[in-house]
Amino acid sequence: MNASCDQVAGLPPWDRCAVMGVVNVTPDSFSDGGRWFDTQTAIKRGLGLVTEGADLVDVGGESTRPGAPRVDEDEELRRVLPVVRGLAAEGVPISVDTMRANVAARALEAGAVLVNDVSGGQADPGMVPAVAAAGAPFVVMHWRGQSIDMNNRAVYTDVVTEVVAELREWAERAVDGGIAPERIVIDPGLGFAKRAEHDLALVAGLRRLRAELGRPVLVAASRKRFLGRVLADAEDATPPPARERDAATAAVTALAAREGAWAVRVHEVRASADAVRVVRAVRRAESGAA
Ligand code: PMM
Repeated sequence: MNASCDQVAGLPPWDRCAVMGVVNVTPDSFSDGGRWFDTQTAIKRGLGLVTEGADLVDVGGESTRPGAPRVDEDEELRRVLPVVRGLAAEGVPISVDTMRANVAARALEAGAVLVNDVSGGQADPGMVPAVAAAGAPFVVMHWRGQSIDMNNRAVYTDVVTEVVAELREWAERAVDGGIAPERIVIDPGLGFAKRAEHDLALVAGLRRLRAELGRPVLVAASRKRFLGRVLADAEDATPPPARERDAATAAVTALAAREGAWAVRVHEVRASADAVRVVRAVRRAESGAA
């Protein structure tokens, strides 16, 4: 595998795995819902994440935790746009986390530089055309349907093979719809229609994902249930709460960076920003460039 860093057309060329900090402008997100719910607090949080080392800030206005109901589009726009505008005015590279074409288009107009769609373009038929028209980079994440019933779809014979095949199909659809291949990022969608063993198999399979799909990979393990499962000592033990999974998240960041991930998406930035720098230094030592 090529050990040099993947790049995405339209985004800065980082010389290591990039760190995407998360600002969820939602009352109910999985691990930080309600904390950054008003515009000024959310903007401050985004700027704080940049100070801690985030290369990009991912702004989302709709929770995708398992079982979450959808928010309506006006409410999503009301949550997201002022935060995108405020952070863009400060020069922060922003990705918008949305399944809606109109939210993506409006956020791009407001200064976002990347569209992060957890449905991989499947939820809204207008998404691919909107991203193509704007010439923006696009994250195609693996999912199997809306959060409300996704856990029922966590059935795989060989999760890595199936996720690769499904992502390949959606990435091809995005290209057929006019998004340039060099603007497409893929993401295994940890926790989306997946049980802990599926998530772990996908983390173990990152190298394969990257090699077989030939696109930069985004890994979003931050605080997810599978980490809670890993940290619980026994099968029936209670997992630690989401906010106590940041050290485990940074461990996944190091593994992902080592496997050549393009970026990680995390709630707590500092530890992951350190981890990607350690991996870069080790790589340089390996290649004799240190
Ligand atoms: N996970 C969440 C939200 N957005 N985007 C991408 N690309 N990949 C993910 O795995 C992903 C995402 C859910 O996490 P949160 O609600 O804890 O932020």
